[in-house]
Amino acid sequence: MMIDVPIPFVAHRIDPPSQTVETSKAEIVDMFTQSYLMRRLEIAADVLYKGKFIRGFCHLYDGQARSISHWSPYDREAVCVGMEAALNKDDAIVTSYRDHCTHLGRGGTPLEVMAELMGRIDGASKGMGGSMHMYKRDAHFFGGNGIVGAQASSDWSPYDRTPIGAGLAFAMQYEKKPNVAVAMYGDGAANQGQLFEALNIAALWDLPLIYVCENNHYGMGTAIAKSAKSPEYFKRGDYVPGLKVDGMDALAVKQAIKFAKEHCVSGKGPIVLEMDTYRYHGHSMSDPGSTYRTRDEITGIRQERDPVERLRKLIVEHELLDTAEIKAIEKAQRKIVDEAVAAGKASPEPPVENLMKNMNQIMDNVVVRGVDSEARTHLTEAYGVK
Ligand SMILES: Cc1ncc(C[n+]2csc(CCOP(=O)(O)OP(=O)(O)O)c2C)c(N)n1
Ligand SMILES: [Mg+2]
Repeated sequence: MMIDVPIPFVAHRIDPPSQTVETSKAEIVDMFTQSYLMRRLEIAADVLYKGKFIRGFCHLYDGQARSISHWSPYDREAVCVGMEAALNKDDAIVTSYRDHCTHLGRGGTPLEVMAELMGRIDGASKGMGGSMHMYKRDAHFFGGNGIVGAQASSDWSPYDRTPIGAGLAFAMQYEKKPNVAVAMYGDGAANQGQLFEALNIAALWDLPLIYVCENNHYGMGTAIAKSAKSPEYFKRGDYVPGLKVDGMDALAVKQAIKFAKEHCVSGKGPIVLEMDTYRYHGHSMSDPGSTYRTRDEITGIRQERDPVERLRKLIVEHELLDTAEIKAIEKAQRKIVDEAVAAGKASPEPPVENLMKNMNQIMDNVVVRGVDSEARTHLTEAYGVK
């Protein structure tokens, strides 16, 4: 079936794709199911955080329908499910700390997310990463990153200088794979110098790199009007083509990513996609999210642009399912989340010897601060640290 997306794409240095999207009942129902699951998972994470089962940073994604981070509940579910509808798991994704939903989109399980959030052994990173560090190598998901802008550049770690977004795209080109790398970042990160450095080399070498700027209109508590001279993020690649996309509409996101992937794999180099989206929750769990914007603004977006509701409306308008069938999907997804929460709570904490795993090989003269006496005894006996 063909569906017209209501908001036109706006293009920079390229002809935009059609507003008419080819889709199917199965795809729309799947998008609704996935985004509903993401929404429920982020809501459950919010409750667990408030109950002190989750400590440290936590960024939720609700509204954006994709990923989660510095505790901001996922508000962008449309970006996440729309992207996955146009990619395969041989395409690589790297994102920011708002990564819970990205992990689900890459085929990760709700238990992997929940257990990781609670620091348990069954988590995506075996309980050692937490909210900002979901990771799924077999699906080419190179994580959650806490350093703003790092995912789009190649200068992440002072130790290994691991290329991330541009580096992944270079690997695709070098190995002659018909795939792309997707580097996701926020409107705040868009002002980072490292993005422009990476984009320069990606454009020079025609790397198959899709920059996805999730413009949720705020970087922590700063509105884009206060941080960006030009808030037209899709144009900020200058000589690199760009597209502005309704990031609350999963079908529009799918169309844009499909278009961008075709552009990249045909050897035309990188492209910048700006996803116009929003986050309902504060930046992270420590931010009530209401001091720098009005409640009316948040309520208005929820009522008019909510990505999950948009999919539900499509199902109803096109008579794809009846009310009882929609309710059954919702009930099943809530059950999946409840079970993941229970299994996450039941999952053990990682053993104390994992503390020094994957960190240092040379242990001479290492001083470890802030560990309890049991852990210190173990570290001293096993590794000779002080
Ligand atoms: C290099 C760096 N500078 C500052 C921070 C602190 N910080 C964390 S998130 C954030 C805001 C980023 O906003 P945006 O890129 O719009 O992403 P969003 O949280 O809206 O998804 C900042 C400044 C950081 N983590 N890394
Ligand atoms: Mg932002």
